[in-house]
Amino acid sequence: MNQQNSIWLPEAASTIAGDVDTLFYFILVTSVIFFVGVVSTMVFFAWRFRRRSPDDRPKPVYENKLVEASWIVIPSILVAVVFVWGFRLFLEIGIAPPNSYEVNVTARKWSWSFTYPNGVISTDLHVPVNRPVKLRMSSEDVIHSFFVPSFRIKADVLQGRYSYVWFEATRQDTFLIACTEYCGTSHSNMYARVVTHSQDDFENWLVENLPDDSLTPAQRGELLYTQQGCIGCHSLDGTAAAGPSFLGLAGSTRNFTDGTSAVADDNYLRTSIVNPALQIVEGYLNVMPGQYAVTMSSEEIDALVAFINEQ
Ligand code: HEC
Ligand SMILES: [Cu+2]
Repeated sequence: MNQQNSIWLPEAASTIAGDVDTLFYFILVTSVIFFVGVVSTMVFFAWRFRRRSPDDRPKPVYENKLVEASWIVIPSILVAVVFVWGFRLFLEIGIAPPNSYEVNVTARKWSWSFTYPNGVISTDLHVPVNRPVKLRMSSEDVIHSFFVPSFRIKADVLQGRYSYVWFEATRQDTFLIACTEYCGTSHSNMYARVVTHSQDDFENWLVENLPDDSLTPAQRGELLYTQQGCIGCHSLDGTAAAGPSFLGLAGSTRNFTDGTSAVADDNYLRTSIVNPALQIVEGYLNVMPGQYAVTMSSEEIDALVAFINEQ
């Protein structure tokens, strides 16, 4: 792991890292200036107004409007600046560019696995350099958090829904991935690596690591659709059975019996599978079995979502 680390931070290796570091140093420098200013004034006052004789008593203190106003206004402005700056960066890290390469991430006690669009599954994350990569992340059990210090990105990984983070690596190297949400006994060993390749090397890696019998997530989802019995209630050709057809479902607007509605994005599809009773589609009954969250792994649910997305 060839990283030149500064005393503060590991060497930056993503397009967003520079902006995160600028904000970090702005906060650090302002804090140091305030710390030195406050502590030195305090020390000076303690010495300047020390008691000189046993019957020395302090003189009464009267407020100074200028001093009072300035220590309200200046910190408020600083805090507002840090908020707006930080929030804009937060949004930037959360919203991936539309042409991103997508990888599914599964976190569990206590390891990571990465599933690529062609069906390869790996325990370290392999990605092309200089290309935005979007991670669609979920957990099999408790809350984990995906952190790549060199990329300055971090996002919680939750059970039962997807969270997203993206990055564009700027160097070919190997970087550390850490879990930064305390998740039990071996939390502190929950490391993996990001390996960044040139586009050609990456494509070779994808082909070389494809097992002979491997399926793409969508193909695996198609098998599960039959094996798990979804086929009994959901058609693929638009005909309504006990449940709505999967044809054209992804991306459409769904209306529910309680009068609300939602767009069928990845998170909606996942929730519909793991918690079917939460929102009942208009015109249907609450008869979908509720055990899939327990009987299927997070990767199997990913596969079903990929399959439904293709109908
Ligand atoms: C016993 C019948 C039944 C089975 C089996 C079943 N479902 Fe359902 N499903 C339903 C019904 C009824 C609804 C609509 C009511 C609701 O929203 O719960 C539904 C809703 C859904 C929705 C939301 C559909 C929409 O139009 O918004 C998805 C996604 C879904 N099911 C996926 C699955 C998957 C994946 C499986 C298999 C792992 C499965 N279902 C198995 C009956 C079933
Ligand atoms: Cu963890």
